[in-house]
Amino acid sequence: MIIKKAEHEITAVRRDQYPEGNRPEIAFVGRSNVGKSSMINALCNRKGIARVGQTPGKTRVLNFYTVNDEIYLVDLPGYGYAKAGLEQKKIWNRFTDNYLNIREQLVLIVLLIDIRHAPSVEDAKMMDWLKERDIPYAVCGVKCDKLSNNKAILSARKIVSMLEVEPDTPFILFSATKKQGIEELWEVIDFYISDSE
Ligand SMILES: Nc1nc2c(ncn2[C@@H]2O[C@H](COP(=O)(O)OP(=O)(O)O)[C@@H](O)[C@H]2O)c(=O)[nH]1
Ligand SMILES: [Mg+2]
Repeated sequence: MIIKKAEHEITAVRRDQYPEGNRPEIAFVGRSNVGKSSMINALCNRKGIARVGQTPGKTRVLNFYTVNDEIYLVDLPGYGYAKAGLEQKKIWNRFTDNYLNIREQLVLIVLLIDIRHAPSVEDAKMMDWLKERDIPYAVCGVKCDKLSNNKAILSARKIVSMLEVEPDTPFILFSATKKQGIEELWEVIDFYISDSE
């Protein structure tokens, strides 16, 4: 994908605030601080369209970014923020469930897992949820610049086995800092966009 244009379009909490039209959408999920906003910036080759390092657990909204006026990248609220109370967690579930369950334009979900850590209970729950649906998904082992190449590969294997990632699922080692995995992820995204046409 050649990025001619990328910008933040809409912040939404309710369904009636989602963008109109039928552009394909790619959603990014993962725990708070895992690097979703950084990934969107890296994919768009822009530094600041998605705000990085926002106070974890504070933003409970969906952010829609347009690319080339053709698709939307959707930044979902991060889960697993330790200090989030039960009420906040419920709100997270409502926002994300609403979106993930009803959105017909959704062609791909990208699950981000920090390559340095074992997947959390919430990561595993997200994974189970993904396996139960028909929506294609990809897994990214992110912040791989923090490990040596060998360690990153070993850790990726561990994550795949712990989460029981299904065999044909794309798994991409990604670093927003080192700009690694960007083309690979675009290839996966492009495939599912054209598959939806
Ligand atoms: N080393 C490294 N740090 C990253 C990477 N991606 C994000 N971060 C850092 O992780 C923190 C959270 O990133 P952010 O994109 O805001 O995560 P989000 O909460 O999932 O949107 C920030 O301090 C980022 O600078 C990466 O690829 N490598
Ligand atoms: Mg973010």
